[in-house]
Amino acid sequence: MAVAVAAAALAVLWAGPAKAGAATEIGAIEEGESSPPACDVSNLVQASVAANRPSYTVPSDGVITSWSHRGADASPGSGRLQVWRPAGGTDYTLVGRSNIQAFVAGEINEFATSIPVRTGDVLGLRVSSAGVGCAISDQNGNLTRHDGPAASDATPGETRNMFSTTNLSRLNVSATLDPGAPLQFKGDEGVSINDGDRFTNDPEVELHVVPPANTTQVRLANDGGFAQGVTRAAAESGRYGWTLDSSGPERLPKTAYVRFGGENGFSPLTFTDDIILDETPPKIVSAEAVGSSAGAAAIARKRAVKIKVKAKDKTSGVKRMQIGKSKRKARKSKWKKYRKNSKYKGGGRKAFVRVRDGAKNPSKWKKVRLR
Ligand SMILES: [Ca+2]
Ligand SMILES: [Ca+2]
Repeated sequence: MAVAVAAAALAVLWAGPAKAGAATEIGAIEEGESSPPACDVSNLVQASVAANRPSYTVPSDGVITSWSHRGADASPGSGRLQVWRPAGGTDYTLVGRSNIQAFVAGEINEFATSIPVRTGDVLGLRVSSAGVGCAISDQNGNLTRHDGPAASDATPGETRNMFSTTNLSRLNVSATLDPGAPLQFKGDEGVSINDGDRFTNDPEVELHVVPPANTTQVRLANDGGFAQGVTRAAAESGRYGWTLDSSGPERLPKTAYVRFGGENGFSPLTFTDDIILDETPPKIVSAEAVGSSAGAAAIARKRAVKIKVKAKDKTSGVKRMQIGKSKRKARKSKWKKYRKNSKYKGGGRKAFVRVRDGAKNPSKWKKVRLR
């Protein structure tokens, strides 16, 4: 359950990058000399604050990287940061939480954590033992909600009805929101079209992308200026279906362009690969039996007959050929390497031959008279 929720939270984070920027502080801690007022064991959320108070609401998507609490002077107790997502009315869903920490009395306690959050999420506090100084003495228009005394520790994904209000004002908890982890390039990032094939006969291709660490989105385009590009959520497989630009001269390679994005936006680095798109089949100019080997006696004994096949293809070149007694038989045979002169010993009075180019476009069949 916890794993599924963490994945869902990340997926949400990937849906839109936060604007680049510096870390933000949310919430507040009691910094005075007096010990903060204490709460019962419970789950708490800062439902609202007065207009002139620091906000406990996450202002942009990102990651909470640390949190703080001022320990009560006498028995500081233990607890954890909670992050709640409003779920309508007084319902809140727990979307993240820190580890449980023991607080040091009379000090500002700061802890590292890593909780992906979304705009609109709200800070909360789990009080896991009596004595935790949960609140700041500030009763002016603030509203803290909780799910009742002795409530169990909420787990991520759980929705709790925070039905109960407290007159203890604001929670004694603050957090540092980082707009997100930066992209980390190692040097092996890139893209290849159809796993590195030189030619294709189909503009529908597959891009295999190796992204930098922390990539959340990729931008794909047929144009280096990323005009008419598309942005897709990063796929775990690194594979994306893509349509090459099929207009323009065939002999020019078709290029795909890729950029990587993270929580701080897109890197300006562009990665490319190209492939030759050849949608035109080769042509057989002539195909004939040649030399003295051709003849009735040779054919009857299934002796080898020399066949000469002239074919041309201007984009990817003639690469393979098939030959057989009938089109059906030839079609089932292996594609042999194309040679202008080859030997055929299938017998019969005629044979059928075809060739294909480097992009696997087959030519039309050509009948060869064996005489
Ligand atoms: Ca390539
Ligand atoms: Ca061709």
